[in-house]
This record gives sequence, structure tokens and C-alpha cells, in this order.
Amino acid sequence: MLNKNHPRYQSLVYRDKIVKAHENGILADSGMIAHGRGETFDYLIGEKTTDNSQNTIDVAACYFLTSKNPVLSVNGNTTALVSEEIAQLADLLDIPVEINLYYRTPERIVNIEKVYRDLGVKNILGTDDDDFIDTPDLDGPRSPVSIEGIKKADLVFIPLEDGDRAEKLYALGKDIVNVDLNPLSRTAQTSTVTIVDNIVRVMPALIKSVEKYSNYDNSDLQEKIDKFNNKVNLDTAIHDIIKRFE
Ligand code: PTJ
Repeated sequence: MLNKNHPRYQSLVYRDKIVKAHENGILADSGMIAHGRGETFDYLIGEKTTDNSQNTIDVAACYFLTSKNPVLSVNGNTTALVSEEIAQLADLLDIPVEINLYYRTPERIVNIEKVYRDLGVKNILGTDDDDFIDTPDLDGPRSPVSIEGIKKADLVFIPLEDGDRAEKLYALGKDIVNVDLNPLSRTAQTSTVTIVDNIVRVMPALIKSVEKYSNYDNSDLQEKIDKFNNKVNLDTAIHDIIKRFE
């Protein structure tokens, strides 16, 4: 039904994925609102990966490659848009995918688990069969995390997420890699590495970057990490938006 000549064809394709994921019991009702907020910021940043976000993606790849137990935490929106790439990255790094939902229901967990199972992901955590432990000082359905997954992890990837979980996980000494088109969000502001870009562009670029940096020495990866400052990254992301309208 989508017209390929429409000037916003790509955006319509992603909207269609979001609507289908809602119909299939994967996306939370609020996931539609979250997607709209993302689209607004994507307009502002110019719907492209800036040099600054490419560098941040490379830094995130270095973190993945130097961490002992990274985990990919997924929600409804991430699953709706980039489940295939999440499965590819999990396979490439041989790491778990942990389902962690704000609007958690047994039905959504089963539906999301099936998506990753069908894509061949071997280690899926966070389902109702898992053993959980609460994240200290965090209330709500995001608090319980898998003992074998996020509890053990030294690096947690939390794309498209609301609220204060990043802060609480960071306080436990974990590194947090976040993807958020809004550089001002609380999660963006409290993560170790915030990729201010659309998840649909980030995931293929992140996979490429992990492939590229897997050939580098650990000392080179560490050097790239040490040169990075998330506050400077976020300031640059905001300035990149302002520069577009000067
Ligand atoms: O699936 P659940 O139950 O865990 O719920 C997930 C949502 C996303 C509904 C929940 O976490 C939520 O309400 O999140 P927020 O507070 O709307 O935050 C989501 C963030 O993701 C916002 O800052 C958006 O700008 C950002 N965002 C939305 N779409 C994209 C995005 N960032 C990158 N790429 C996108 N495509």
C-alpha cells in the first residue's frame, strides 16, 4: 500500500512497522507516542548520522569489544524496528538479549521472545521463566533483571528507554550504552555513551563498527574509549541541531 515515490517513504515504512508491532502485541500503546517523539528529534537532527554520532557509535563498539559480559536489553520499540540487527549483534558478540519492559505483560513477553527465537537468538533472558533480582532503588516493572543477564553484566545496551534506569544501573558500576534521538532525555544525560541518532541507522552502523574494531588491539580500543566524553558528545549533538537552523 505504501507509495515508493512518496517523499517520506522511508519514514512511512518505519511507521508501518510500528503499527504492525502494535497489532501483533509487541509494542506498548505508549510506544506509538515514543516513536512520534523520536521522529520529531530526527527531523531536527536532519535524519542522518552526523560525524559526531558515527564517532559515538565507534566508541560504543569499543566498549562492547572490551567488556566481559555485555547484554542487549530490548523493549517493544527496539523489537519493532530493529529485531534482525539485534539478533545479528547478539550472534556476532555471542551475548544475551534480555527483554525488559516498562509496560510488562505476560503476553508481550511471549510475543517478543518469539520474535528473537524465530531469528535464532540462542540466549534470551528476562522471560517469565527466568530468575530475577530487583535493581536497587528502582521501582516498577523495569526493576527485576535476570540474574544471569543484566545483574552480571558490566555493560548494558538500553536503546529507546524512558526514565531513571540508566542512573540506577550506572550507580551499580555498569557502563551504559544508550540510543536516544533526544539528547536532553534523562537516560541520554546519565548514560556512559549516548548515541544521539535513529536506532534504524545506528544498528547497521554499530554492527559494521564492531566488525571493524574487532581487528584492533585492546590498547587501541581503550585509547578510543579514554578520549571520549559523553558530556562533550551531548553538547555537540545539541550544537549540531542549532547549527542547522542558523
Ligand atoms: O516496550 P516498553 O513497555 O518497555 O515501553 C517502551 C517505551 C519506549 C514506550 C517506554 O520506554 C517509554 O515511554 O519511553 P519514552 O519515555 O517515550 O522514551 C523513549 C525515548 O526514545 C525518547 O526519548 C525518544 O526520543 C526516543 N526514541 C524514539 N524512537 C527512537 C528514539 N531514539 C532513537 N531511535 C528511534 N527510532
